[in-house]
Amino acid sequence: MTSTYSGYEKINLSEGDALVIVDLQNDFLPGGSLPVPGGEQVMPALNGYIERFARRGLPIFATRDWHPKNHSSFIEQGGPWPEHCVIGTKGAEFPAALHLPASVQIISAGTEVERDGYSAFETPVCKQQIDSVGARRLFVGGLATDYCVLNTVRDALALNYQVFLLTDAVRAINVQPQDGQKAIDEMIQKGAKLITLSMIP
Ligand code: VGL
Ligand code: ZN
Repeated sequence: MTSTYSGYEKINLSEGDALVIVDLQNDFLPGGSLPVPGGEQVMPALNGYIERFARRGLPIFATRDWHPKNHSSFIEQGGPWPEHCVIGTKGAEFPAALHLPASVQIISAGTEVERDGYSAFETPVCKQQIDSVGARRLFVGGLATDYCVLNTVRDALALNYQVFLLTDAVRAINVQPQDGQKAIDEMIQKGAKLITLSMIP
């Protein structure tokens, strides 16, 4: 697809840019209750993006799936997923291997029993927090490509933010084998640009 930037093209980060790390939580990693295949592989790239944003004093947001114990998406409640990211549990925490700065702004989603909360923008506070720092370009990576990343990017594009998808920092659940690729195709089609860490000096 043509919206992948060529390898030698560079992105200059500046005021108005923000990093958005989606749901990088223990339960989505190996040993967690809903591990995303290869989820741990995004950590080095994400730490690289964190370093580049922090160095320039640019805002870093971390969303988290933050479910009550009786959330409707859990198998026990008739939903599709094993229990995951329950408020206050180890599985809902960010892994120590993710080097979040003290200044990170956390956005919790999926807190309502009856709503999936796949998009961080389902909680109005998300847009408020992003707008309060004046961010217009969102650099989005994390887990999972085919759920929370896709839905967050969809909403961000619909709200007219410019979105860069960090292709080296996302992984899919792939309930169906092509779900991750389909999600990426949709994000591109809706206007997201694909980038990798090497494009940010
Ligand atoms: C997610 C499945 C269930 C995600 C959250 O963060 O992508 N996926 N809950
Ligand atoms: Zn969830």
